[in-house]
Amino acid sequence: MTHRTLIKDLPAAIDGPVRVAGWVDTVRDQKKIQFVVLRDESGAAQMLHLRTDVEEGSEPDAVAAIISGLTAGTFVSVEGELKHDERVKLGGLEVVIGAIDVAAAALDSPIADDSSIDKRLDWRFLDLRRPEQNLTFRVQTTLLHAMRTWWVEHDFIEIHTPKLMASASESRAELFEVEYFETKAYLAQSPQFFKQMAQPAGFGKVFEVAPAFRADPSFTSRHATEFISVDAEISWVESHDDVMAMHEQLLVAALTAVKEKHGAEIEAAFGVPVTVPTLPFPRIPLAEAHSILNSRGYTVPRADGDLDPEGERRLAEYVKEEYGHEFVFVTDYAVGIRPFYHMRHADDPTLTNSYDLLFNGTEISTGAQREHRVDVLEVQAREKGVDPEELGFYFDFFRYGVPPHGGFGMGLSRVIMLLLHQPSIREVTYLFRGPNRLLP
Ligand code: AMO
Repeated sequence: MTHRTLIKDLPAAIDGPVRVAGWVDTVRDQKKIQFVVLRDESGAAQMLHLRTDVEEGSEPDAVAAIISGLTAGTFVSVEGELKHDERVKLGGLEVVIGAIDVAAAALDSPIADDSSIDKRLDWRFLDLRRPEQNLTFRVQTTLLHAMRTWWVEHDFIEIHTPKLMASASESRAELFEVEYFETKAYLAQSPQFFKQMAQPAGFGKVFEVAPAFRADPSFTSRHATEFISVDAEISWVESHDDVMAMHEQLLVAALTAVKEKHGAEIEAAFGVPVTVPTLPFPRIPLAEAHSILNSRGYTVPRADGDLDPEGERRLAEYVKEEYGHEFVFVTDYAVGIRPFYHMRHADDPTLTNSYDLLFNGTEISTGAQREHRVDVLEVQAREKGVDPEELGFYFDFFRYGVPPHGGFGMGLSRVIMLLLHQPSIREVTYLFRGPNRLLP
C-alpha cells in the first residue's frame, strides 16, 4: 500500500500517486462529479471523482456508489492522484480519487459546533475532532515538552509519587476516600509531601506531572475533581524568591516554544496572540494588592483576606496597565490562609514565604518556601489542627537531615485555558471530571 501522507504535507508533495486517510467532513454529490472534503489530524483537503456512469448504458461506477453512500464522520482511506491547482479554494490542491476504502461508517453526529458544553462533553470524542480542539492538545504537548526539556537541561529529576495515600495531602476537606482492602486510602490531592521527600533523599531538584484529586463540589469554570498538577521542588532556596525565579524561567521557556510552534495557528483559531512574558514577572505582596484594589474601588469580600476571583481579575487589569504583563506573583500571604508547611517570615511571623501566580487574571499556581526545621514545623502543624503524630512519616523527613527547600504546584488545564482565552477548563481538558461527570 502507498505510504500515507498527512494532509498538511500535501502542499509540499509532488503531483502523482498519493494515499490520504481521515474522516469525511462533507460530500457534494453532483451529477457528473463528486467532491469529498476529507479531514485528518493535520488539516483538510478536497478529493474528487468524475463519475463514469453518466452516459446511458455505461458500466456501474463502484467508486461513485461508495461516495454517494458516505456519511460525515466516516473514516476512509483514499488512493489517488495529487494535483496542485491554484483554483481550488481549500489549499490549492485536490486528490483525484482512484480507490476509496471505508474503514468504519459513521452515524449522524449528535452534536454541532454550537451544542452546549455538556452535550459536547457527552460526545467528547466527536467534539475533539474540531480543529481548535486538536490544536489545544498539540499546544499542551508543546508546552509540556518545553517544560520537561527545561527541567532536564537544569538537572531536575522526574519523580512519580503515589496517588493512593494513607493520609490527606492538603486538608481534610476535599478528600476522596477509597476502600483499600481492610482499611481506607485517600486519593492524593497534591504530590506535596512526597515531592518534599525528594529533599531529604538528596535529589536536589525534582518535578512531576501527574493527576491530583479534590472532592470539590463546586461547578466553577476552573475547578475539576481530577486535574493534572505540574509540580517542582528545589533545594537550597533562601526564600520563595528563588522558587519564583525558577517558575518564571520555566514559563518563559514553555511560552517561547508555544509561540514559535503554534503562535500563528493560535491567533487564527482563537483570535489571541501568544505573548512571551518578560522577566522578571511583577511581584506584589498580598497586602499591597489589597491597597491597590481598594484604591481602585474594590474591597475583597472574603473575611480571610484571600483574593476572590473578581479581585484576581481586577488586580490583573492593574498589572496589565502598569506593567503590560499577563502574569503577576502575589506574594507574602498571611499565615491564616496558608498550610502549616509554609515557612514564615523571619521578621514577621504573621506572613509566609509564599506566593500565588496569576495568569490573565486567574490563579494558576501556589508556591512557597517550606518550613524544614522540625520543631518549628510541629508547632505550626498543631496551630492548624494537624497532628504531627498522624503524619509521622512526613515529620521524619525533617529529622534525619534536610536542606532548605521550596516549590510550586500548577494546574495544567488552567494554564491552557488562560493561554487560549477559553471560558472553562472543560474545553481544554481531554476528559473533564467534575461532581456530576464521570463519563466518558
Ligand atoms: P493548590 O491547592 O493551590 O496548591 O493547588 C495548586 C494549583 O493546582 C490547581 N488546582 C486545581 N485545578 C483544577 N481543579 C481544582 N480543583 C484545582 N485545585 C487546584 C490550581 C492551583 O493553583 N501543594 C500545593 C502547591 C505547592 O505549594 O507546591 C497545592 O496543591 O492551578
